[in-house]
Amino acid sequence: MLLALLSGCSVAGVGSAFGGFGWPEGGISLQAHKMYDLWIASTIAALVVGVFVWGLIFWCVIRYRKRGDTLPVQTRFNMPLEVLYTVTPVLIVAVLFYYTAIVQTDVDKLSAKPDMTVEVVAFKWNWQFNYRDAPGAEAKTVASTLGSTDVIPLLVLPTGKKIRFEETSRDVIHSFWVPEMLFKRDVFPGNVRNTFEVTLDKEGRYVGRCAELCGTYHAFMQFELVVVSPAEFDQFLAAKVAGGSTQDAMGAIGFTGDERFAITTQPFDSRRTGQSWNQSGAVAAGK
Ligand SMILES: [Cu+2]
Repeated sequence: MLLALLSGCSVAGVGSAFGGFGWPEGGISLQAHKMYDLWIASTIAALVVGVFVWGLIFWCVIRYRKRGDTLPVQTRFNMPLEVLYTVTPVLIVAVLFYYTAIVQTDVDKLSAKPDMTVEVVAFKWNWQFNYRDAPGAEAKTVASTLGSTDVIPLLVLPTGKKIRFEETSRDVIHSFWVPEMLFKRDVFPGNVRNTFEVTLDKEGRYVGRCAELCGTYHAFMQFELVVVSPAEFDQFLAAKVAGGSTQDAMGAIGFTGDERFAITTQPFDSRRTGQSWNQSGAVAAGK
């Protein structure tokens, strides 16, 4: 049955026929596709085992249903059978473990020389993205995008390049998360620089969030990942290095008007006014 499923159509094909079996479809990186395939293949394997077991259950229920008051033959200690149902699950777990370890190692793999490095700096309550000239804490920042309460920071990146992310936080633990990358990793303060690499393969604009409850304005920590072609990215970076703002640089690669700002999310209204936090007419204590 597994062969029939797999020979007729690819793993991805079966996955999309069943809505990804609950796994988000439409990953935008090579790593995301591998994780997706692992999930679909594991689910198919689980279903094959499940259907087999359900079949056995119903077969027993019907074949050995009560027909009279005489007890059926009582069987015990069937050695081959006991060995079989000990060895089979161990084999299944070993195979699942094997493929999980392969995909996990691949997702965590750092290449000796990534094509580019971006430093992700998290702070209460926003993000800074630094384009670096090399990996490592000693490298220099060649261009930078800093988010503010009014302008969502854009992280512009190219397709087809091995991109090294280096994460650091100014204060508390945050978490860098782009749902379409099917990946998130905590951002720690101090000397810890969490790193990972992805190769993006789908142009587009994707919302990013902080996925670690970091305090009062945690929900304000949105950003947008803008994936463009390598040629457009080079143009974008050149415009930034020349001193343009991120919005100027977005304009330089053909985005116009509001497209130069985030389109997948918008700044929260903090509702802070001159005299109160969020209630008009509120009077400060002691006045
Ligand atoms: Cu945060």
